[in-house]
Amino acid sequence: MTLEVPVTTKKPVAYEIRGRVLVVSIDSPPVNALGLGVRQGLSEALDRLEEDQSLSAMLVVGAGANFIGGADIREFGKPRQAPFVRDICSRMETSSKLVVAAIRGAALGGGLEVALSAHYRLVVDGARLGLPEVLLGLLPGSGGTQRMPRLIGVSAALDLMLTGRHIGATEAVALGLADRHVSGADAVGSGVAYVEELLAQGARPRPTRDATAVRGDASDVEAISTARNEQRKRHPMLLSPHLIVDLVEATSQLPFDPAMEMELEKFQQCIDSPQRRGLIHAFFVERDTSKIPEATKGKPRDVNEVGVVGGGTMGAGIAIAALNAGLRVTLVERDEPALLRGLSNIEQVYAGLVAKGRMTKSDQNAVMARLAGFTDFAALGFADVVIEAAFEDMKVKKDVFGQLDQVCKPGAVLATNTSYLDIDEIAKATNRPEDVIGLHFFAPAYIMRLLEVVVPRQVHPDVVATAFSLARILKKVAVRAGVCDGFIGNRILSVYRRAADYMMEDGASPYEIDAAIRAFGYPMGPLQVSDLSGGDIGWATRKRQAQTRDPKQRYVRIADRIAEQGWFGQKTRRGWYLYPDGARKGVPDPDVLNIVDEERKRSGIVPRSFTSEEIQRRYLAAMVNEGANVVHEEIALRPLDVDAVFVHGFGFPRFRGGPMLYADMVGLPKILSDIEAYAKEDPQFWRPSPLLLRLVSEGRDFSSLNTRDA
Ligand code: T1G
Repeated sequence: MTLEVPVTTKKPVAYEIRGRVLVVSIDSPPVNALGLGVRQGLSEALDRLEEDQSLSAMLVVGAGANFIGGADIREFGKPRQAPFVRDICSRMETSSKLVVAAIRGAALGGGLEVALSAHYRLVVDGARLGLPEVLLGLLPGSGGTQRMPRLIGVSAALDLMLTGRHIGATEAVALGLADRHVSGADAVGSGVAYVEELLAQGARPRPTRDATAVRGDASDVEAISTARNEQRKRHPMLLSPHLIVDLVEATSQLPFDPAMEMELEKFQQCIDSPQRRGLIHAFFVERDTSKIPEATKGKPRDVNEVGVVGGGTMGAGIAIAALNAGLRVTLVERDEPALLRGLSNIEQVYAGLVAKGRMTKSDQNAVMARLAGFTDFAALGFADVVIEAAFEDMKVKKDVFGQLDQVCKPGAVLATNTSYLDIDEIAKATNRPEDVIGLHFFAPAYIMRLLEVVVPRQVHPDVVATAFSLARILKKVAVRAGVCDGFIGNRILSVYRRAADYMMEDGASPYEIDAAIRAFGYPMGPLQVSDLSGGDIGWATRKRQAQTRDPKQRYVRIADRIAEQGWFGQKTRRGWYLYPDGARKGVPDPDVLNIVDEERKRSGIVPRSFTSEEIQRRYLAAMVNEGANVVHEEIALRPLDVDAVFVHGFGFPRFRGGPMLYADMVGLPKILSDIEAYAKEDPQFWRPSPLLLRLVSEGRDFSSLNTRDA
């Protein structure tokens, strides 16, 4: 008999009594995060379990698609309010009555910690369990660092906490994280049946803190030492991974309660760290960039068939990104030899994955079966979206778009991958400019997550919405950009690269500049990046811009001098660095330093020294100031869009959130005073952005302009 109790739909936690079982259902969209209301509801449920003698057990489930998506990360940085998750977990674990969790969808972070505090755990199909706190600059702060190792062992717990990866139902049972996997998706029905079964067996509460998978033996010691060394090597600048290792080590060194105190203290260290703010900002930014005017004004068109024009590096990469997303791809090239080269470019990438064991041959065949190649544009007649990745020349592009206009079906989206050409101009080559848009991918296009969606003047909102829908299918971070030279990323890049060139001519060696930028957190410095992508690319851009360059602008010739030698970087075995016998790690080149000296002498400059800190400050001040200009001119919608571009397309360290958030953390008045000081040397280059001046005068920061932060 089910005694219906008033289901409190208004509160985020509903209760229902089924026989001797109190079913507690969390219903707090969008992901059942452990906000204050949910915490209060769980606390009340535990009160009811204790008080009601007719109850023998409590079952916790999530309403909707998820169990519990974790702590409500919007609360961090604000005053904390009881009841706290860790106290709720402790009450569940020490309950004298059975507490069971039935998991459907996500049980992540605090959500999994709640489940770990239950005495038994059931998972249904589609369950996703994980402790991804490390990706947010945090660590499991509600007992996860102590309960998970005791349940599944040190090595498995380290893997899950240091990678933040999600595991499914099967792996959860295999690891011992879940006790039962029931197929289907009915967490409530399966959960109640499981509780009844446990009660019938006389199962008693089973506190996870008493589990014994932590052995403290040589293999545990080895696992901890390996993890510690690996994290020191891979993430020397991060905070939380190293604290996680320390806390897992504590499971075999401290009793549970003192170790929990240690966890709380280290959790607070993470909460107080700027890395938490940076990484949580980065988490929200990836979702907020798709909050654009066209998301409501436009209606996305279906995308199943993608056409790609051009099978070079970018075209092949774009085709692979679409194939990896499960789409059908039609590749078109100008002639047979070019087409064969393009198809080979694609096939080689998959063959490489098969060779590394990351893909089976049959998977490769299945993917390649969705690819077709032609030299006749008519083959694009069925494509929903066609992405042009032909040679970066306006005449070539206009010719391609003229042909697309002839062959593509009505409503097809015609996109160009151009990195700087005027898309309004390209659109004029068609009779359907409202269907033309820019999709600027970043090489390698099947790896880099950034996609600049460049919005020309006449484009229809449905086409912009379709571009963002395609980006979601491709698992890209799409950023809406206006039309200007370089859009968002490359436009800002060209400015802070000039700042680096000026420092180089004034006295900083190229190798000091790279070292300083790596010390900030970038994986590579700007000159290493130039050697990787090819110095000829930047050279071509500078030659193109020469015609319109302001003659009063200081111009440093060092990079041109190096390119004029044919030293383009790794592909020519020398650029800013030497790459002896094809090594990927370059070594400084005395000939480069001689060129730098020659150029300093030619410019009449007596070189001075630069500290690593000053190099960083100038480099970032230029980046932030041009970022402010890009927002001021509405090329980017918000500062967060600039952050997304640089974190996902230009290697900006994710733990700092992006250049604009970094500037907020430094303080805009300080950024402005740096720029004003530099302007005394070069007022032409160092011109404070009007937006920066306005925000400083109003006492605001860039975050005040972001939707989420507002
Ligand atoms: N808190 C607040 N908002 C969240 C959130 C969270 N934990 N997770 C998601 N959102 C928002 C998100 O911003 C978006 O908002 C909407 O929900 C849908 O998200 C104590 C300290 C659960 C797998 O790291 O991985 O627990 O854009 O688009 O694709 O030790 O969200 O609609 O306004 O991603 O279905 C640990 C993070 C927190 C999980 C669902 N938990 N979330 O994916 O939806 S720290 C996490 C996710 C913690 C404890 C520690 C995913 C998801 P908007 P979405 P989805």
